[in-house]
Amino acid sequence: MDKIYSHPKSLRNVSTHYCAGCGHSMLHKLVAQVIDELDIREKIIAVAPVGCAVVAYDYWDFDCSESAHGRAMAVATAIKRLRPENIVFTYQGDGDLAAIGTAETLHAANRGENITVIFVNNAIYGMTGGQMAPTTLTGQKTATTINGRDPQSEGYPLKISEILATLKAVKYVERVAVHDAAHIIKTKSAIKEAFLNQINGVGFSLVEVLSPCPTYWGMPPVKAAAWVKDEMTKEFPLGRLK
Ligand SMILES: Cc1ncc(C[n+]2csc(CCOP(=O)(O)OP(=O)(O)O)c2C)c(N)n1
Ligand code: SF4
Repeated sequence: MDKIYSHPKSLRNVSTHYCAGCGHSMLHKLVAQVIDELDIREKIIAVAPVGCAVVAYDYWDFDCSESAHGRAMAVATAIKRLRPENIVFTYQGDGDLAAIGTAETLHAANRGENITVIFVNNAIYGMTGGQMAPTTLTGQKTATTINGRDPQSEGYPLKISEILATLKAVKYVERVAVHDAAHIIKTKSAIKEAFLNQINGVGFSLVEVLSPCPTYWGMPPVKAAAWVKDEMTKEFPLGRLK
């Protein structure tokens, strides 16, 4: 009988702390599968974020560094420049990448660092209790926007992928989602392309992943997946931006 599935070598066989239906767990697996398929596990150095994925290195079985909140791309820049033979990627939430790390994000992209970025957009701060993120949707209720995000006082959702796609040095930007099987397969292809770009020296590549946070959206997992499809994709359309 043909073997159709096996546990990725790059993923430790342990339970995670992620909530049921959280996108981080699926994404951890996809990243591990891509790294196995490209046979780059011995060359990988991941840069973990601050946020719910702060302990990603407890789940991935390859080299990882931690970074202070928002500084992942600065850390990745240093690692890649010092060790160009390694394959370096950051894994960051929207609070990390689009709020506290705005400056690092913009400048690493603008310099065209040959790194891979996995940007997990769940429209909220998960780890610290569901506060508004820059990507929170207009009208979305969070711990800090209890009547819903109001653009008059909180601004509009920040579209990082659209902004970065305008930069000359940025080579690849794609927005994907993990709310159903077909989109999970597309997400895996985008992650693979982003790693292949780095391997081939193409340059800065970012994959934004729309990802459910059932806990702080206050929804069961199935409803949260539907909310990604029905609401998030209206503000953040899926597809290749560059
Ligand atoms: C400089 C700094 N400010 C604030 C914090 C507190 N903090 C830790 S995680 C987090 C939110 C993370 O949200 P996000 O990046 O969206 O990741 P998620 O937990 O949603 O995956 C914040 C504000 C910190 N650790 N460091
Ligand atoms: S709080 Fe949200 S982002 Fe954090 S593990 Fe739970 S579902 Fe995932």
